[in-house]
Amino acid sequence: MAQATVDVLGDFGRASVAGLSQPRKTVAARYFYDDRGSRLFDEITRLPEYYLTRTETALLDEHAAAIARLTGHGRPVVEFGAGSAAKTPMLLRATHAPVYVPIDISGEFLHESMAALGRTVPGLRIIPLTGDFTKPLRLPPVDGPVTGFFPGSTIGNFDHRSALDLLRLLRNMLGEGAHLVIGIDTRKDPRLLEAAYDDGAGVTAAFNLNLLERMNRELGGTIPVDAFEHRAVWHDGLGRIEMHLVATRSMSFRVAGRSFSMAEGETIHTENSYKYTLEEARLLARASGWEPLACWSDADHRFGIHVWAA
Ligand code: AVJ
Repeated sequence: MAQATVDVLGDFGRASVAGLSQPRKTVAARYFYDDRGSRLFDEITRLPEYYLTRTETALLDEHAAAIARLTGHGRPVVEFGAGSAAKTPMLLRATHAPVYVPIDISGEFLHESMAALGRTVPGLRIIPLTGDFTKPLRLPPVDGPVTGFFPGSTIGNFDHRSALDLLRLLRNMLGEGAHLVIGIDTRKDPRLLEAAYDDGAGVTAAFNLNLLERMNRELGGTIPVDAFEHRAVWHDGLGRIEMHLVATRSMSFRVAGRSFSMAEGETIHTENSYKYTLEEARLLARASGWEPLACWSDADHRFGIHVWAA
């Protein structure tokens, strides 16, 4: 009977039950992005402490013509984790892309932002794909070599081994002659990193806590969300920011028909955000079958934009 319950849960339910059942509780960061989570993330990208989006957008703006010279003009652009697609118009315009294939797991949010993009870049053919790009996906039939666009340092959510697996998968998916334009956040002063993941306005805290609210909403959860605190810590050895939800008291709750308990101070590990020096990023490329062609960074080396060839 209990097994039957798990079978009808769906991906989020199965992942939540499995993650909360481990001795060190964990739920993968991809489950942040329900509709509310996608909107909160959009808000994060405009926070003063969250330098990533601002820096990356400026780099793309400044170097769009140089990027287009490397990727070639008139190529279809395939974006991984398109979300609000705020940085995409610059690349689409600079490369004169005729076709744009945005891929995202949040379908509702994707369709809303694509309507806006259609108005910003008239004449562009948009073929949205709702799905998980960490699994092999069939791209819609498009002409010629394509340019993959993987901005936002999303690659940072994957541990080193899965990052290499994913980059290899993208290379196979995009095919011969493809390019990848990828944004990767750099290692920097831990104080800057921790502030970016624990902002003064509490938006990142709300984003993190929304995962528990999502379990309550979608999985019949009884989690006392008020009894959790957001925590972001830099691990220098692992080269990553970790986000946790810390239980401020001992508690029991139910999720998807299962019972869980937590001690005071115990955490649910919800996200890793790995950072790479520009040199480490080039090693990622080579180790996953890509050839690093060029990279640009800002004066403070806060962020890197890389162009790789298949
Ligand atoms: C979308 C994975 C790039 O790691 O910076 C932002 C997600 N988490 N604030 C990041 C996130 C907390 C973001 N990525």
